[in-house]
Amino acid sequence: MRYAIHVDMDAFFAAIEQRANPALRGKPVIVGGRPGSRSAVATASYEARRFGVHSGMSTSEAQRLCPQGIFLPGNSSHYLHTSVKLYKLLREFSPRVEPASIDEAYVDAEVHGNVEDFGRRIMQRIESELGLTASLGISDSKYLAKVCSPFSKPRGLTVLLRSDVPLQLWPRPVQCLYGVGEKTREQLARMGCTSVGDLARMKLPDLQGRLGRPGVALWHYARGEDCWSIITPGESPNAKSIGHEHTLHEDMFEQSRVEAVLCDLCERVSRRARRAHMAGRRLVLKLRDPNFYTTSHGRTLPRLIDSAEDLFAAARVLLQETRFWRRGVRLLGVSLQKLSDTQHTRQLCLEFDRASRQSSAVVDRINRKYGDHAIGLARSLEAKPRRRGGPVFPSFQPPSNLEGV
Ligand code: DCP
Ligand code: CA
Repeated sequence: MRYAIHVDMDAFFAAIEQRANPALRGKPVIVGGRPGSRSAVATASYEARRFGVHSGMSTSEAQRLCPQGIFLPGNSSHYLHTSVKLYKLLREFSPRVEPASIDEAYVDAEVHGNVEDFGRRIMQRIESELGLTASLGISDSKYLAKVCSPFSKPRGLTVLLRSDVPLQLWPRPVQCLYGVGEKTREQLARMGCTSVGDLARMKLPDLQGRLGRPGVALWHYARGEDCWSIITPGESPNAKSIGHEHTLHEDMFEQSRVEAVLCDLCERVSRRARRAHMAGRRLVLKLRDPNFYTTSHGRTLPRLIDSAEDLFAAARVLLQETRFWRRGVRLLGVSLQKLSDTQHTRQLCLEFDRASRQSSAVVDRINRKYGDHAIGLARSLEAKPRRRGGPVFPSFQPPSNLEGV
């Protein structure tokens, strides 16, 4: 089964200080500068928290609460260094890791067997390799994993599945939900809503009227409904789309020529997507006419695509819908959006057309060996430069023997 695991290090900065200096272990360590220097507490060891010290309070206040506290200025490069080691270690458990902050990450893992054992193995590796402790929240929802990781901190492991929400989450105070700060807690309390269950049982229009859209989101969260997804660095904003565009050397009106360029663009986009192990669920066509009037036309597709054939089929429909021949084309662009990691998706046996994937894999192997335009869709040939004197680019004919390709 597939799980979202939220890993959150315990008293991160303070624990790193205690690791570096064994004399500090078991002592109330407060990171954030000297008291009286108008600095704020970044974090405190659990020994100091017993005195009421917490992140964000002034160091002077912290000293008043905990006079025996050991105040340290902190060393951000040490903390960052440990953070990188943590992400690396987590990637040994699953290739899909989303760093969420300096000491938090989400792991998207397919677990065969007992998920608590899997979680304990992660905790043990963190302890033995980093000399630090972590707390884990495990769920079939990313949001719930985040919500439950602090439930038994420090060194805690909590499993909270969507199906456990009424029994395990509803009795808890509403502020245990991520997204409920002090202000929202007060607003909810004024409506007589103090537990997660109270929130889940509220009438949605009432909540929406009082809290607006954030209220709607919280109502769904309280019922174990969310659509958060774990996004690895390769999928994050810079990789939101993979696209190519091309300014034509002359304005074009003729369907077959424009389609040839379009096909060539689709091959390029497809090649890049497959190299990045990405497939997309949305295709966007960009057109600029000879008067520099630019339009975009998008279509969300019923399944993930990454092959040149699939991209071209979708792009061609969009192109025809624009009735481009009335004004002509000066620039053409194609981009694939709503990307997903195909290594992972394929692992889950989702949505891929096997035949199309196999032929794409063959094309990739040939192009890797003989250069990017060695083989491709016949349709794009018109758009490609011909090598002088050399053979015209072959149309797609999978060789009978693929050994050595
Ligand atoms: N941090 C900070 N300023 C804050 C909050 C946090 O500089 N106001 C830093 C110090 C923390 C680190 O970020 O060690 C991680 O923040 P957490 O909120 O996860 O707190 P801790 O890891 O310290 O404690 P916990 O065990 O509660 O997660
Ligand atoms: Ca933490």
